[in-house]
Amino acid sequence: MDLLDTGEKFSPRQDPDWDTALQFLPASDSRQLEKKPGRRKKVWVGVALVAAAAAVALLSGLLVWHFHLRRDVRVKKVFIGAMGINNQRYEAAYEDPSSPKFSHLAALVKKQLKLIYSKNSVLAKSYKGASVQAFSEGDGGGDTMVAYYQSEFDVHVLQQASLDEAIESMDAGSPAGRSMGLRPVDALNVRNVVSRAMDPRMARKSLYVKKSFNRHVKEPGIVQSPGFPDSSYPPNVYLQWRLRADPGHRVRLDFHTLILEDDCQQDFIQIYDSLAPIEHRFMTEQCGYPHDSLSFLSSGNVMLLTLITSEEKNFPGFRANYSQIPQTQQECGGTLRGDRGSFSSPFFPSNYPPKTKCVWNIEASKEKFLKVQFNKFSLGNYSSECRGDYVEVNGKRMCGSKPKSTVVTSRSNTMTITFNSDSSHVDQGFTAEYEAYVPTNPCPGRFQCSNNLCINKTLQCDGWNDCGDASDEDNCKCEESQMKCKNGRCKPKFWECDGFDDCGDKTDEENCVKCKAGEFSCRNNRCIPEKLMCNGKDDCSDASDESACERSLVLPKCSEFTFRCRDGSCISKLNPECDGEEDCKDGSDEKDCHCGTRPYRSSRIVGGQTSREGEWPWQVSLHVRGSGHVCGASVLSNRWLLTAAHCVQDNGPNKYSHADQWEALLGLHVQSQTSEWTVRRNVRRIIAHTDYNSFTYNNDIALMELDSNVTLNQNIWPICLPSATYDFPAGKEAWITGWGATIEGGLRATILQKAEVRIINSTVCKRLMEDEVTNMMLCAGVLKGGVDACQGDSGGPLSVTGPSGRVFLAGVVSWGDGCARRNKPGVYTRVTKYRQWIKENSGV
Ligand code: 4AZ
Repeated sequence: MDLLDTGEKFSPRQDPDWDTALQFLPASDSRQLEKKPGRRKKVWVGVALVAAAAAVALLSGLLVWHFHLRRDVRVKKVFIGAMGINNQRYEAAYEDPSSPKFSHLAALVKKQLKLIYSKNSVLAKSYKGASVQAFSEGDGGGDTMVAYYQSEFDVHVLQQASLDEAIESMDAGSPAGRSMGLRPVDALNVRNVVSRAMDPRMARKSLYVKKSFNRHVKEPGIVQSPGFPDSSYPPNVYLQWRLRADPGHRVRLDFHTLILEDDCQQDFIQIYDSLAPIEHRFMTEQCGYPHDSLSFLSSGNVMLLTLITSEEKNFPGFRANYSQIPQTQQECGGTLRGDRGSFSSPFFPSNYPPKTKCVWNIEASKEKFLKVQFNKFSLGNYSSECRGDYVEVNGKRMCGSKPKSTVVTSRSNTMTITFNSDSSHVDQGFTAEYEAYVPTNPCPGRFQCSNNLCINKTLQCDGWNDCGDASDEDNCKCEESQMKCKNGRCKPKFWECDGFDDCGDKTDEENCVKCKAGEFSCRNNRCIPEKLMCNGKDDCSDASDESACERSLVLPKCSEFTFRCRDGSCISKLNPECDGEEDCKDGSDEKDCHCGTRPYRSSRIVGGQTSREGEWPWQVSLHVRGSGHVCGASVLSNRWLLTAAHCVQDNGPNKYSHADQWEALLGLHVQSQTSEWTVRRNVRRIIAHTDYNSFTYNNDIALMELDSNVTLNQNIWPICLPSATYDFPAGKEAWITGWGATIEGGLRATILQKAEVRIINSTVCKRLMEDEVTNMMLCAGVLKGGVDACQGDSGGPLSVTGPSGRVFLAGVVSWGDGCARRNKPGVYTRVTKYRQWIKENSGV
């Protein structure tokens, strides 16, 4: 829904209440302070006189500036505050700033503030006035309320620090605050006041639209940035959404989309556990395209969402769903009985709310000890003594972030675990599993890591760090087929010199270069003196000595490592296509480059994670009529898709080679949930590679022509096709995406999944896959296991980001030995080998 449709009129006008711009000191003009060059005199006396005169002039200038000008330099400082009031009952009328009730109470608050500030000479002298922004129910329920205000001070530049100090001394609970003996004014009974200087980014002078919106969240609804999703958010705005739930409820805010500029100094959102942006109630700040959980809960019945944008680079913005839940829902803690179980921070995987405390008491069988394994541990407000948010296990505190599989043990059958969140900086929290064990045998039939984790014995000395602290790879005796790394690990010998750091200390990649010191190793294995690199001549004879230079070389002779321009000439630069620089004389390396970018961003897979809508706009779901999703594919243009040949082979009565059996869903995110961006098309023609071999899976590639063109949109966009000589080096990061099985032999994903893998050296892959990998195939995966494409991902893309940020199609998901098994990478159709075939058959 558009913001304007929701009744929130958005107009670029200045709100007088929001004129909060800070005045900054005028920067001193350095040119004025520059010493003017003295005239040359023949005699030194003249020089000395001029120098002395200049020094005197400079000194007097400085003195005048200091005593006259600087004496009057004053700055405006704005503080955001909250005042707890004891003897007022909240009413609906307080939500409307134009109501007489609001005005009456606001006047009392201002009077009270004036009285408070009059007790301190610095504050009294510089106080200019206050404005009350909002009221809410107080923490104490019943007859308590909170008033949110901004107070403004005009202070001498040299007294800013004393002003800050004086303001802080007013804080609740501080001795100075208490000793002030706050006195009720017109029956206003003040419980506490807390205020802090405004974040300078909120006081930017360029912010010309300042507006706030009030929302009741009893009925679920949405908040979104202006223009979302049709256009990017406007520049230089400061918007606030004040969200209120019914008393006794929490506000829940779940982001559906959040895409802002990457630099938080420019554009950002903030969430507060309050109705004003007060520092000590700050929950989170987000910018860019975050992947963490974006679901937040308030501690009380209010929440504030702010959006601040800068002049440049505006992005699509956000859409979030709000709702309310009873405070009593999801009470945490309690007694856990039994020898095994699990527990997590409140509302996991959402961010936990501020000001929450949970206590779990675990009671296991007598004579057993207990251990707790944290599978995820991410708490906000880290301090070295863990005074902010923490988990306490048997009296020992843990805070901040901990590696996956952190284990804590207790030498008894009981354990007390406390979770505490303070009033600010929330995070996702933790999940934990506990298990009781016999003290004499903590890891029955398994290997015990130094960090107390238990792992399968077969994982010991296999070259992989399974414990997390690598203790399973210590003191190993390498087998004959293994090499010993300097760090003591054993790795298969054929991984030496494969271009990837398998040891973790790079020892397997040392002494690989056959060339002598001072020589450059060409891709064709020749050695040339290093000084010949980038000299404008092809000294290697494959141009690899000229492939990473500032200037590309036009070569008389082409090779498998050079790029062929449309005019037939070849250039030395590696992967020059669509990199934003014209390298070919005819500019053909930068033609047809409307590809490989994500919406707005100009600027299952096993072991994967849920992707964001629009993150993979070239991903297609191929449905067989009556069976739903069967394979993946990639968008090449508004008419052509690329998939795997094995997806379109007849299988008994299933005539998958017939175009009329298929339906292509483009711009899809969740299976069986189409959106405004989803396009459904019938297939006009399928062109499977004529040399596809169903035994070896060689040439596993097919084109699909849609029955009519699609209009490209933010969720439907082509991926770039690499030229025949494009290089995807071993070790390069790549992404696999699809709705395939999330575990070998398991069910398919509903939401599009993504996982990061790496390109694997072909020689290594051939050895691992028993020589079933041909040169027309490319391997990618995580050799440790756990991350891979799987059934249902076939035909989908293996996406690699090129030098300019554009995404290229390196492979088509083809086959593998099961899914996500250790040392069994996924095998993909090597797209570079089919560039010509694609052109000939589709024209793309
Ligand atoms: C499949 O059956 C399949 N691990 C696709 C990819 C992989 C395995 C199986 C790779 O479609």
